[in-house]
Amino acid sequence: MNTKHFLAITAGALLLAACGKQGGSTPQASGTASAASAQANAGGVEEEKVLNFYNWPDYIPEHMLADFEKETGIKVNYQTFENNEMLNAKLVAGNSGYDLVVPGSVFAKTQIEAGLLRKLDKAQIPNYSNLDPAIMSKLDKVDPGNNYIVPWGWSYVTVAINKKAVDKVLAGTPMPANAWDLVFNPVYTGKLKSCGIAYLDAPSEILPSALRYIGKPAYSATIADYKAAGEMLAKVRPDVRIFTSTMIDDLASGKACAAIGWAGDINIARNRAVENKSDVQIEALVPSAGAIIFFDTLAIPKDAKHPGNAQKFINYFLQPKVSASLTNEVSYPVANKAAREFVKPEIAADKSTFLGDEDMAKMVAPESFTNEAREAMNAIFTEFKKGK
Ligand code: N2P
Repeated sequence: MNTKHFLAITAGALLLAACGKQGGSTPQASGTASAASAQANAGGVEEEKVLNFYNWPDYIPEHMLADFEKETGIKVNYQTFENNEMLNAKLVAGNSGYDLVVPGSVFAKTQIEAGLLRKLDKAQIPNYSNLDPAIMSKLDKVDPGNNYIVPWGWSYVTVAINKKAVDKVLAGTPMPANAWDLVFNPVYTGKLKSCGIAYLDAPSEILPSALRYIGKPAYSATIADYKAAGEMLAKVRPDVRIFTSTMIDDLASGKACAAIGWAGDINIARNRAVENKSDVQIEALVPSAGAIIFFDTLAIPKDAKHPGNAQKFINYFLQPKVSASLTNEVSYPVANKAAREFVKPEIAADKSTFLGDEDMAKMVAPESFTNEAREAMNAIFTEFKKGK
């Protein structure tokens, strides 16, 4: 298959290296023999066959958990959280009860440094070798030695539109050269508010894009930058109708005509509207001004009761076909190199899922927030939402 659109990293921009087909030596199975028996945890105690998994909404293929349960006999309790802030608060508080969580890499660095995560035992994860070294070397910046986190899905925060509705309310005003104007510039939001503007409901999802829009670094450590972004946001606040981390149906049903969302979710909404044979035509725009790339990662909380089961799940996920199902079913690319040949050709060719080299070069690679920046973002976002 054509792997041109999978990227790796050049000059600070992310870019998956083009790769050929995987040879027969690629580990494929998850070790079913040992999976059937309960695994001893670090203390040598047998784990009960339970896995408490905490993930983002709309972020798992339909059959993945049932298939894992069938193969391993491990019962999965699955819950979802809406943003990195929520997950981080649970990890900081401790005793979350979760064995496997999915922090964004932008939060993982401080979580690792604070001792909130458990070091992986890579010997228990033979399929780890399927991961793309180009991506792992980038994650090495937040997780030196790649000891704590394993990439799940990645995408970017961008602007969604319902094409026909937007054209209608713009009524002849041309689309802006910078797609971010649609959601950050009162000239456009003042028009689009009539068909519904939605924003992701989290400080760390909105502020980096807002910072960049006003010409500041997306992961600025300067608190005054966040204040300036807050001032920009205040001007469009009256025009924003919906705050949500689950906007797929809002977009697909036509309730929102413009949004700041995750490209993967926007593409799910696009497909859903097509399936529903509705008039709604959703697009994930790839802004020429760039957008913020994110990586979500599998990690085991320090105090997890079933770390062995969590590692079994990680190994299960890292089978090429299982990883590919995350891309095929929920439109998020993965970092599993061996999965690439199993990605459906029409998805591999979709430029808003797998960015072309030129688009990728404009994207902002993930970094991390200082604690002070996180506090500033929280305060500013709360004010922003309150103001109307
Ligand atoms: C939600 C998946 C995206 C998570 N559907 C963003 N970090």
